[in-house]
This record gives sequence, structure tokens and C-alpha cells, in this order.
Amino acid sequence: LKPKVLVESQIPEEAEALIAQYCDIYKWDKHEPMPRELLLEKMSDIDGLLTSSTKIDDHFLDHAKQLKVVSSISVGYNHFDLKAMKTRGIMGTHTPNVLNETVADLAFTLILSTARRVTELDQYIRQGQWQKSDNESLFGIDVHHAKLGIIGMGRIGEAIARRGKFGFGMDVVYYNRNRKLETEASLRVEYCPLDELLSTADFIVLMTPLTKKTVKLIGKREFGLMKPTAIFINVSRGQTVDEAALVDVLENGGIRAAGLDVFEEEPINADHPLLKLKNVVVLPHIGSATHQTRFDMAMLAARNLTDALTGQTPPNLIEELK
Ligand code: 8YV
Repeated sequence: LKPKVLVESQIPEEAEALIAQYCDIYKWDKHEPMPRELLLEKMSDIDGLLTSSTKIDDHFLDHAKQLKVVSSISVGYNHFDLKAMKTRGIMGTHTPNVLNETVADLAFTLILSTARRVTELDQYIRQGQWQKSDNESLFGIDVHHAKLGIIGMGRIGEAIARRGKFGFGMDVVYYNRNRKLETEASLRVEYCPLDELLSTADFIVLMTPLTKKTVKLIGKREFGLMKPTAIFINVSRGQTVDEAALVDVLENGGIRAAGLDVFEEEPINADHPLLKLKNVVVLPHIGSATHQTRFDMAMLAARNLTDALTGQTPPNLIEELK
């Protein structure tokens, strides 16, 4: 008898075919997320779940008595209650590495588009405001040779640092829970205490995972330390930032601009005050969303799932669950 798998996310045929070699698949193939009630009902005889963001907590696990593994198509796993999973011996896997360069590209997209006001000026043309003469009111700031401060120097942070250092000649500093001496040597970047980074960087990129310790890591006090010319970029999780404080500081000219791929609540409400601000560039959580990278992530998640269900150690078992 094959193990039963619930595939809750949209995945490519190739990933499905890989899973089908070893498992019986129940597939949710609608675009909207599977309703929680239906999901809980389905979980009663499921051995493995393939998901992207479903919250795995005690309540969920109470409905999933057969469950052995949750394989997430994401590098972040803040939707996993690690304690609940560990207590019950449930494996959890994620998809690191394959998205590093893609997410770093997106971070730079936000850096460049906030600095050079790309979305604002795109609107300016579309609204028929382009006059013949060049005009100082359209000017932006330089990215090249500016100071880049990266908060969270993991694999993606390093890919961002490399672009900044070697692509744009930036002065790159980072803050991380622990120092990364090898990274400092290979990328020629410097460790910097958080407050000093906040008060000196021209571009501040938040790239930390969301954990109990990083909830609202950047709030009123931290925004207050930033230079009025600073640009703040968030490509991690919305909850790492106090969004109300961000709105405040942007409205009051406390910083120059913000580039955001993530929000406290997703999808963000179309009436949200952030969306009224010209100096904010927003994207709908697409950091890893290229065809190739999402394909690679789905294949890796499928591999993690099938390995776990065929008695092998999946390649990307979450560290805290080992
Ligand atoms: C995920 C992400 O695809 O990997 C992550 O942690 O944020 C994205 O790449 C997304 O979370 C899926 O919902």
C-alpha cells in the first residue's frame, strides 16, 4: 500500500510524477487556497502534506493522526509550529538554496526601483505628465557605491551582498545573530551592530527569517535611527516589521522610501495607507517567483516528501526538527 499524500499547492507535472511513483495523491487543484475545514477533514488518513503556507499547529495536527511529513515549497517555515511538530515526531522540510539568486535579484529590483523611482515615474508617463525638459523633481539617488546594510546574513543575504559588492561597488555591512567570518573574508563585507547599521546605511535590506525573536524587529525606534535619506527594503516576512511605524516614518519624511515584497497581512488590503504613498514600491510576495525557481522548489519539495515517506532522510529536513 502506497502512502497517501495531499498536494495542496499547484505543482508542475514533473513534481507530481515524482510523487506518484511512491505515493497515492489527493490533489487540490483550485487556485484559491483549500478551505481549512476541508483540509482538516482530508488530513485524517494522510501520510504526507505538500504545501506552501498552511499553518501546521496543534489544532491541525490533532486532525492528522497519520501524518509523518510536511514538505513546504518555501525556504521560510514560520508557518510551522516547530514545538508541536517535534513533540509529535512529524518531519518538516523546506526548499533552501534553489531560490537564493532569484530572491537576491528581487531585492535588487526593489533597491533600484525605489532609488530611481521606477514605478512612480512609470505612472508619471502614463498619466501624460512628461514634459520635454528634464526636471530635477524626477531625480533619484545612486545605488552604486552607496552603503548597503543587510540584516540577516544567510544564504540569500550573501547573494544580495555579492551583487552589492561586486556588481555595484557598494560598501556592504551586515548584522546577523552570529558573525560570519568566512563570508566577511570571501565577500569583503563587514559585521556591524544593528543600531549602527540602521543609522549609517543608505539601503537597509531586511532578510531575516520570521521567528519569535524577529517579530517586529524593525519598529518605531529602529526607523527613528535611520537617516532621512535611507531606503528600507523588506523581502523577508511582513511580521518582522511594525507596519504602522513604517507608514508613520514614510509619511513624516523620516526615511526616503520603502520597497516591500511582504506585508503583515497578505494579500494587503487595497485601502492600506502604505499604498497611498508614492515613495513605496510594492510587490505581491514574488521573491522566488520565476518559472525556473518555482519549478526547482517544487521538485525539491517533492523529493523531500518522497524521501521522508520511503524511509530515507530528506535532504532538507528543518534544522530544529532533526
Ligand atoms: C514561497 C517564500 O514560495 O520561500 C519562501 O519562504 O517566501 C516564497 O518563496 C512562499 O512563501 C510560498 O507561499
